[in-house]
Amino acid sequence: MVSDTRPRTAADLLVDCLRAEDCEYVFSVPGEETMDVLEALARQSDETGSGAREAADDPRSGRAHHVHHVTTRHEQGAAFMADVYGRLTGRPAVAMATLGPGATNLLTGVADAYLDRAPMVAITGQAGSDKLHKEAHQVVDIVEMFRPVTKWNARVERVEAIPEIVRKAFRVASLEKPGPTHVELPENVAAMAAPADLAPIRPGRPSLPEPTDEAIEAAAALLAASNRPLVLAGNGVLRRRASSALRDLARGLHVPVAATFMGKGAIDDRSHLSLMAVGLQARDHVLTGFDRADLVVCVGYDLVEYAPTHWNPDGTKPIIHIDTTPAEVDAAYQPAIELVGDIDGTLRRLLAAVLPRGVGGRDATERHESREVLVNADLRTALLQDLAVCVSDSGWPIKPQRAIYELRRALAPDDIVVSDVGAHKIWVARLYQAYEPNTVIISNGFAAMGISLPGAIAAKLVAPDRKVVALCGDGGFLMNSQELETAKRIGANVVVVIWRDDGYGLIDWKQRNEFGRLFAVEFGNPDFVAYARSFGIAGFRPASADDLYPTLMRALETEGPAVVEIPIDYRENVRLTERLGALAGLE
Ligand SMILES: Cc1ncc(C[n+]2csc(CCOP(=O)(O)OP(=O)(O)O)c2C)c(N)n1
Ligand SMILES: [Mg+2]
Repeated sequence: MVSDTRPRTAADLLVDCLRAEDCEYVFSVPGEETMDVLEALARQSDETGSGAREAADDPRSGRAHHVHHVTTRHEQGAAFMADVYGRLTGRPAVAMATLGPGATNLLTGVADAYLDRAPMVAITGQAGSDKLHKEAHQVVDIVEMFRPVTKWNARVERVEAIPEIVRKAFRVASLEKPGPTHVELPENVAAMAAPADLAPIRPGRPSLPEPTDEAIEAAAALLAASNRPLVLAGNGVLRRRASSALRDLARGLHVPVAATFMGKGAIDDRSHLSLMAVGLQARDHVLTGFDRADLVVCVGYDLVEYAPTHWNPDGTKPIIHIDTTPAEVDAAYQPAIELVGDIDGTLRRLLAAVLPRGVGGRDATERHESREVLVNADLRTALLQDLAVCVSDSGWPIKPQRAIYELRRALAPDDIVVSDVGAHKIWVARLYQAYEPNTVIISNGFAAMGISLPGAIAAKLVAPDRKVVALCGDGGFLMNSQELETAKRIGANVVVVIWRDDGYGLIDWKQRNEFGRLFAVEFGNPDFVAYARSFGIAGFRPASADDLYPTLMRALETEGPAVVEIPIDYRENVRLTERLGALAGLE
């Protein structure tokens, strides 16, 4: 074989560096300009004994330090896979594309990882450096284009720089707050001979600092002196694996917790201390909890997800900021104290400092006894009533509340739902109860439609023993539905649940609210069951609302990937707005 005699190239060195990083996956659509890297991936497969074909066919078959390649059907799929892989594991995977159109297709998923704080490394090919100064086929400035959506990026100009560049790409991607980095590898550099003594730089293990004792004490004093504090938990809690510390703090002090869409699972939504999710642009029950609060403890809260002006319109709410980085400047977000550093350790120290004093002069038991007022139990009850209203509703099309209820019933506590972006996301965020961290994946920073199917495939690679559902709208599904073929090929047995309303439901909802009429939001659909079957995938459609649960169970028990189409009754959207509108006057 040609590859046996090929001298070690820069691309081989790059792959050696990926192996040194323990990088598990490269997701990509092949291109001429990435062929040397693909060849290097194939060669490491030969070396590690599992063979290129096997590595491509079964990405989970591998051994330690073997980088698996997953061929995707669109670069956006590759980027979303790396994005969700990074969110779930905290470690970067690679999304790779060729130059020009391959790279621009990758961009949306990279931007998604940027605003959702997911570590990933993007690698793009480029024309040879002999062409980069002039107009040339498929050449546009990708480094410049990726700059605003990456934490750091660089073009490889010298083979000798590869170990440092790859190390830096992985390191910067992983450091708080995590995000994407980007490496451009021109094809002539990729094919250059790599000196035998050039070796990867081994990863270090930086640890996060913790706040000083003085800062903890100041925050503890504020919290102890408050009467109705509320915790706002964001995606940082999940990212820093701090949910158990957060739950201890909430229980230990008997303080209610609202989670952002991306913070779902920080607290078990079955707990009476959970006020479920906050993040609706409209008024929601939980905002009454913020109005009543005399202190908001924001933990791993990211302003890109939900602007503070929604819950602190006049900017006067006292705030404790607990995060890995100092607070963003915002007139509605002026923390009295910032506890910057490791979130888990900070929460534990804060709990230890407040516990002996209690909150508002009351210990957890006393607070528990007065839970109506202090814990906002009335608000939680009101929200759950929204869900309860429709759980046995047999109407057709199926009510969103019923669809959420049956999905929760069909899944185990640690099964994973990856939501797409649209009206369905609002229903998932508000009503789907998360029991464990990282079991409800929502993109709420960049909020790109089309993430859920590729994201679910990545989740399945991370958690092969758990059920994974991609819940999407009919609009978002068809943006990346081609990845059904990827799922089938690599054996990622995800269930795709499509809420069919024949339209861009969220925009329809907003147009009705704002302009009183619809424009440009309606479309037709293929027969999703037949569409699934054309991929060799099982397709289901419930015959009635009462048939939904058994249908979901059949899909979840299917041997391969499966698709479930749910005709959805989005008249509930406007009804929800009306109900919430009435809340504006509620205390
Ligand atoms: C890539 C992308 N394009 C456009 C939007 C704007 N947008 C947000 S929700 C939405 C409608 C989604 O429709 P669908 O996927 O059918 O879900 P539904 O709202 O009907 O539940 C649109 C167009 C977006 N967030 N992302
Ligand atoms: Mg739709």
